Amino acid sequence: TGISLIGAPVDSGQRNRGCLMGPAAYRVARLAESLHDLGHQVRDLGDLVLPPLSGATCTNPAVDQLPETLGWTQVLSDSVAAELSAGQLPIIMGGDHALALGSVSGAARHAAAAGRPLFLLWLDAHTDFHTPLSTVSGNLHGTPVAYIAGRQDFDAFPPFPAPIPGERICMFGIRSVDPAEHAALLKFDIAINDMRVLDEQGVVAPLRAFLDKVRAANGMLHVSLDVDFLDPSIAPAVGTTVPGGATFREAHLVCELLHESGLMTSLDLVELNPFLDERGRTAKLMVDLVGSLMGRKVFDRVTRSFT
Ligand code: DIR
Ligand code: MN
Ligand code: MN
Ligand code: MN
Repeated sequence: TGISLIGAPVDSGQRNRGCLMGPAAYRVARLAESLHDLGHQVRDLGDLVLPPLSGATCTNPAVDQLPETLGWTQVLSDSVAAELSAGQLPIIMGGDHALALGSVSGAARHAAAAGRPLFLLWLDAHTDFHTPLSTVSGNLHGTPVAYIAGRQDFDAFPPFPAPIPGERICMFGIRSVDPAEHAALLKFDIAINDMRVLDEQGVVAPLRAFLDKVRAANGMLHVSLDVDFLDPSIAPAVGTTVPGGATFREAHLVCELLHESGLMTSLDLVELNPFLDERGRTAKLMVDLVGSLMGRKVFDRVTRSFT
């Protein structure tokens, strides 16, 4: 499978300016070259462009930059659906997490047309389970999982194509949940692997359980990697750091297990804010993690079965 890099300079999902520089930072950190060196065919499609804005408004006056986020949702959905239909593995270089409203819409449209179930792995400190009506911050990057799971109250957004049932959604790294998100999540059967679970069980058992479900269903798998999944001590370049995140070793292990599963069909890299970085170290770490996701390993063992 060829890899399509899609630049998504989305900065409308939150109020810390800078995520729009994310795609440029991934290019400077040589994401395409590192994937090429691993033996992949890579095409960089350049950056998506925001279409003309609608005059959409939200009944919740706190909501910020709704027309921008609606526009990005549309172009991302079309781009991801088109790349998947062409047999490519799209990697979206964000951009804040609002871009997942569109990238997962595109993956869902494609999966529905292909007659395969879509699964979602959400690597994040946050559950991103607000609706535009429940959000307190008004930052729409806190809403994609609720949209994808088919929560109502999405106001001006088009209905999500083929919502993903909670049983097909798995979260890893959770350590910040707002009260309205918490209440709503109790009604969904989403696997919420918060840091407590990872401390007690490690990453292998919960991830293997989820990947086994994907494989058994011949599913497609969209992975959404928020920089704040990682501990701020190794990944400082994000506007919403939360202490106690995934370590370097845990994060690489997640990526290696995903690679060995062979199941991932699309990937978001989100919330990198290069303006907050220390000489590009967070961008470089993200490129390194994508390397593990796409096949880099320390040593090639003849047989290594995680099933
Ligand atoms: C918080 C923070 N739950 C909010 N959310 C996110 O603003 O709704 N930060 N996603 O990255
Ligand atoms: Mn930003
Ligand atoms: Mn997020
Ligand atoms: Mn987050």
